[in-house]
Amino acid sequence: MTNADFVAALETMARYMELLGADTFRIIAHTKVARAIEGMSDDLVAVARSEGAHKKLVAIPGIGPKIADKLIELATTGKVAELDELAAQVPAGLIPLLQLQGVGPKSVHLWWKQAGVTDLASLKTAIDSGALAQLPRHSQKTIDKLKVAVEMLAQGESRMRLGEARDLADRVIALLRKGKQVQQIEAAGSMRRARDTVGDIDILVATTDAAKTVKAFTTLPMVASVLAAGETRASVRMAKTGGSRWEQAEAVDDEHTPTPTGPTVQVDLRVVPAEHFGSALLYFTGSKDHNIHLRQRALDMGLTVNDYGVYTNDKNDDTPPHKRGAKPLASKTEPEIYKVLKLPFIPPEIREDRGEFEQTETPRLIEVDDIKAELHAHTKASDGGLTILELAQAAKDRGFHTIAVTDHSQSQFQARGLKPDRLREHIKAIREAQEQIKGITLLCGSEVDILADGSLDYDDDLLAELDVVVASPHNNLTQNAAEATERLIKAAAHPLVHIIGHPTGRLVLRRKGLEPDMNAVIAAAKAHGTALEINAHWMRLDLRDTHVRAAVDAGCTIAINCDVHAEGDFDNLRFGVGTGRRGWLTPDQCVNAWTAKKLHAWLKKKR
Ligand code: DGT
Ligand code: CA
Ligand code: CA
Ligand code: ZN
Repeated sequence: MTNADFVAALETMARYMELLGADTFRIIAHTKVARAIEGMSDDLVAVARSEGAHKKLVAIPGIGPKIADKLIELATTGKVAELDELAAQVPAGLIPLLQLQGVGPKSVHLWWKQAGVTDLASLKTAIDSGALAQLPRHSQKTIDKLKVAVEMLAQGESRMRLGEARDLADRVIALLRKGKQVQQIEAAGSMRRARDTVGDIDILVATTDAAKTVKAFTTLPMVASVLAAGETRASVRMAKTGGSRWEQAEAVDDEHTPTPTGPTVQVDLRVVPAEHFGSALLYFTGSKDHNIHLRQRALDMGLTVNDYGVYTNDKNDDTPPHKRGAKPLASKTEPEIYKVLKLPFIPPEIREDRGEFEQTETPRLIEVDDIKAELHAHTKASDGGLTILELAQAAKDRGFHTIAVTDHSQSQFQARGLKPDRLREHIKAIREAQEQIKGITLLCGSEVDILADGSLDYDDDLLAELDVVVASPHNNLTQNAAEATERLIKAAAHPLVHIIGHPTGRLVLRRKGLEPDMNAVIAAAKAHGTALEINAHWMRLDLRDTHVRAAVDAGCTIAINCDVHAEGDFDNLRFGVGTGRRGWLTPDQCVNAWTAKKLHAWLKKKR
């Protein structure tokens, strides 16, 4: 048990109380303590188990005698009776409804008490029957938004965001690698293709001892249940990771907090002999459409391709070739297989049967190592966690030649957006910081809000003082398509704007965001030399892959930015780059991959 268990228990209690319509004061008492514990580095569990625990706990600001009792009960017995009592009074199906975009516990309470809603299915019924429309504060507009949120939640239950899935897969792979019998191991499926969401996680392993590897897999600590376990394959469900810093930050905006319930994700393991690893990896990476096209191509050449390799067809024997003891023409590595099929190596991210078979050579897609500049980063001046110098040092440590400091503009008051006078001071502070660090260029910038009508959140005079301007939509993300198109075109055409940040404002499996005529936005960006951003955070991945492809085809420049708020955010680059690769992005079209000279010249052209 850790402090995090305390936080989870207090938050869960608060959620239940909210759903039951309890006294606001009591609810806030619990969430406040949860927030306070989150920020503590001392081991409170040890304190709660020590002698004189009650006295020590109430000495901590915010912790009252009643909550102290609950923490001691949890630390010493592993549960809290009150929590169980609360849980017994609330239908379990209401808890997931708290994850609906823009929905708070007060609404859920109302649906439950006045419209008999107890889970997602009965909520859908209540929407369709018009029962919800009878409730106070439930206009048609509110209900239309709710319908979209319900759709997103239903999707979210069946799929998982790439960043969260990748984190889980990486931990699984690291644990399995410890087994000496493991020769090769890799995530396949949609995860390897870097799709923004994955349905399930597919892991492929070559090993000298299949039984041992399957056993190691099914007994991993994160396994919640074993669905199937055979000699060379197993399927399990694992706890999804959640409650990230992002979700907590989001929760404040959305007036709801995430629930520490336990959703799970399916993880499939397949064990293959090392000599067939390449063909198995190719098969299980997919996509299904790519595989079908590949198989047809093989047939046309008188060959068969399957997860064992590529084989010459035998006209007189239609038993699968690996079963009749045939020797494959290739099977060990993917490039060998593509070669036999007279194709250049096709990178996993573009295996979608969207033109990759027409390539005559492997396209040189963008790679993480190509990225040499971060052009969208926040510091303590707005909602970031780093000082200017810490940010600059972190970027330098990654081998970057340029880092742009782009804190929020004045409309983002909840993110401590900068009023013009504070921005002017901040510019000075950035110039001063530059004096103190060598080997990296610091740019003064802003992530300026694109307001609903497409105007910007600072005057042109002030924007002109900045080295780089990232213009992003944050509010009014439900406006209609025509308004959204006009808004983004206006920003892209603004002579002082370099980059449109997270152009649609969508959040993966959470919020649809703007739905502009993307081709029109791309055309405007191209015409005015404005780059469109791929925001690399796995919660955003905005532009999405299909938009990137359209932008790349139109000759538009792309930025891949980590939207840094904390040092670890630089690690999200792999997801932004993955999305770029899915859009066939090459380094010459990505501003972050340009040399300092070329990048700085482009920025100056707009000054
Ligand atoms: P997901 O899990 O929904 O995000 O998508 P994938 O692509 O990971 O799909 P999944 O997990 O069902 O299967 C992994 C790969 O295995 C898939 O990309 C291609 C291959 N595969 C699975 N089923 C079939 C099939 O029926 N035919 C062919 N050709 N390939 C398949
Ligand atoms: Ca999969
Ligand atoms: Ca699968
Ligand atoms: Zn932003």
